[in-house]
Amino acid sequence: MISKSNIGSANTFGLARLVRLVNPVMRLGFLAIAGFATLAHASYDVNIPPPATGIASEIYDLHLYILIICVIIFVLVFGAMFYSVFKFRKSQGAKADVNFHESTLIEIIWTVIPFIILIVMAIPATKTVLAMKDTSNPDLTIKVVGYQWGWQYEYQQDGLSFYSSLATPWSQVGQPGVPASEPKGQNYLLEVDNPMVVPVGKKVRLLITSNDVLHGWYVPTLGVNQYGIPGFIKDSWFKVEKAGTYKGQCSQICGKLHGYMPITVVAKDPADYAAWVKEAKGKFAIKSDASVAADTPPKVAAIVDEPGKKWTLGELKQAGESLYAANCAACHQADGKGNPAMKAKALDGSPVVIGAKSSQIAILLKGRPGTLMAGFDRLSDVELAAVSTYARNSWGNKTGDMVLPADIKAARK
Ligand code: HEC
Ligand SMILES: [Cu+2]
Repeated sequence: MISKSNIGSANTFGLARLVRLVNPVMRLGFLAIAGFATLAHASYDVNIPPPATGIASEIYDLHLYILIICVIIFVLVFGAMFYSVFKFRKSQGAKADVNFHESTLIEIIWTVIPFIILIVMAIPATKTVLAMKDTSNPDLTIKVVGYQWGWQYEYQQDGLSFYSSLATPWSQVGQPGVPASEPKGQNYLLEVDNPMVVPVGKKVRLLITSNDVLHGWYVPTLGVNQYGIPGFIKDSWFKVEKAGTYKGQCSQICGKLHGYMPITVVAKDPADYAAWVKEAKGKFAIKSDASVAADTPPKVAAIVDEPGKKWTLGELKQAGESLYAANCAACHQADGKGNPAMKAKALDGSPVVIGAKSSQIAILLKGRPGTLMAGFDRLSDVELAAVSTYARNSWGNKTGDMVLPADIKAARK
């Protein structure tokens, strides 16, 4: 019921119909204005992207509706101005002798007309804004956390949690002083490793927040653009009408790699979505679900600390291996040899890794400012202990000792 009124509210004004009628004309106008851009890129679309949700299409209609009003005002005002300039020009003997200073009638007219115009624009806009804010009765709730630089999605009902990070290889991007060694792909800087997957036709509520600085979860075709604010939870929602892939980006300047935290939403038909959830539980389950875990072993072994637990080197190293593969290998490589293209130093033989435990812990918690090495303080104490232990005892590194969760805990203070 709610979603129906949400999707239909622009129609109640007959707005959508008006907009669709004028749309082709407007498009021509756009093309004329943007002639140069159009010539330069034959496929360059000057309009906002085609909407994929009810809210996005209301936004689209409002955009055109208000643009049409602006164009009408523009034509009337400039038409009157140029007409007067031409008709009453000095060479035709026109004299500026009409005095309407302090005319109450004119003052009322030029107050009332803009007032009416504003009302005519504000009513449908307010309706849409209210519909955008109506997050009641969702079918599905996903918590979205922004990080420098990536997203975490937590599916409240399905008990899934995973990170979604840039998947475009650095070899396409290049680094200062290191030119890109591969040509840029079609979805350059818009590719992620793990997209947000949602069912078609279901109301998805997002609870959006941030772990560090302001981020913005922005997917234009879904009509969602919401700040992620540390310490606050904001909500928003969307309901995708058609299966497909929808792309967006962080919309707040959030630091050095702001342009490297894209968003991908994949909408699947409910049956495909259910299949995805089943598969995802094997990789991303927050709590292990025995029935699912039986046939799909988890990729990143969940490791949890218990008070008084005596860890062994083998246990920590084993858990560290999958954590390393998931969090570090993209830059430092599975063999620990690093990657010169990203200036990611070798961990194999690195004095920071095999020297005092505290030196590696410090860089893991804080990162190294000014390099691609970001802090990993979002990982738990035991996860960081495991990955540190793994790095100290893999490849040529053989310290034979382990980093304990308590060491990480102490270093966090
Ligand atoms: C996005 C790429 C990237 C990821 C992911 C990454 N690192 Fe790094 N790391 C770097 C870069 C670049 C440096 C070099 C920084 C510098 O120039 O001082 C570095 C440096 C280090 C160093 C210091 C090495 C030395 O000899 O100075 C350690 C230790 C380290 N990383 C461990 C890790 C671990 C453990 C992980 C996973 C939890 C990880 N890194 C994930 C890019 C990355
Ligand atoms: Cu951001």
